[in-house]
Amino acid sequence: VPRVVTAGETMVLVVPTAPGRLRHAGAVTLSIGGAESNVAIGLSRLGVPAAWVSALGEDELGELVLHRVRAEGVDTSAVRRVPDRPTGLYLREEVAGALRVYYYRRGSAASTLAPGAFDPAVLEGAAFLHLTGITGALSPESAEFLPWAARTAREAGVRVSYDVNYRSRLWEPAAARAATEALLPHVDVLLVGDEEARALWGEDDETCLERLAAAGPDEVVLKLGARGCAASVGGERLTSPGFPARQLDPIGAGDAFAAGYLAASLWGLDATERMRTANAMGAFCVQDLGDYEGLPSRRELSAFLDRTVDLGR
Ligand code: KDG
Repeated sequence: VPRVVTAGETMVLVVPTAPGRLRHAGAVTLSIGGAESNVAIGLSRLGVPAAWVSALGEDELGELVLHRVRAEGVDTSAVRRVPDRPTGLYLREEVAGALRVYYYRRGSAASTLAPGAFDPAVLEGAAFLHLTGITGALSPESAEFLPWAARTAREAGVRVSYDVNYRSRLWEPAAARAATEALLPHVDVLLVGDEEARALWGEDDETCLERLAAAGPDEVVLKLGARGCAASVGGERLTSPGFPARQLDPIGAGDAFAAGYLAASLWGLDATERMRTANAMGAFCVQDLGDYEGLPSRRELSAFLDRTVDLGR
């Protein structure tokens, strides 16, 4: 199987061991959070070779991130260490059932990702370069990194997959919309959630799918949460229902979805099966705490998919 390269920021994630305001947290756990490394980890667990490209500080938090990502079998050899810049950090709290995040990432090592940030040789033998809209919001140079990376991939014959990943804590909808639209001509596979489609384009349905597909990507997948997903693939309209799942922690579901979709592409599955695999990965993710901790091996994923089919008969 060819490999997938992902590029973007990963932070150290601080999570209180019990719900409630952060100010009262007695104990916390340290994990990592980063959409692009989540995708790489998801792929690696499924047996798809994955590399993650980024920049980390020369600090202990950078070591923590590297250790966790490497432990998942992801190739981190193209990750740079940046002196005098910290590794990003973020904290979560859950108050009255609502999840909030606090970012400490301005001026982080990864916000120095800029055109030329990686050696194009890292793309050799890759089928996809996976990027997300978060990177566009980090700094002016990381906003330029995205089109550079996408063009570099295309020139190397590598397909570009892009997850809109709108983060309202980082920028305004209009800026995110403009950045996304500027990138679309360089994107092959576009992933977008219904909530962010509403935030950016005021639409979350077929009109939105058609409009985005017309802007460039051959495949546009609209994630509908528990309802599954809809897609426009090569001009064809498709839908795939979601799997019943008891939701414990929704964070990371979109990344799991992306990993499932890309893995299924590499396995040569058709569009409907790619969507089904992606939905199953999303379901796995939400049933567990953490961004990626609950993600399955390929064998577990197959068992889940087969069992569902059996139950339906
Ligand atoms: O998709 C999950 C990510 O949102 C989380 O891990 C943190 O990458 C992150 C971000 O910038 O919000």
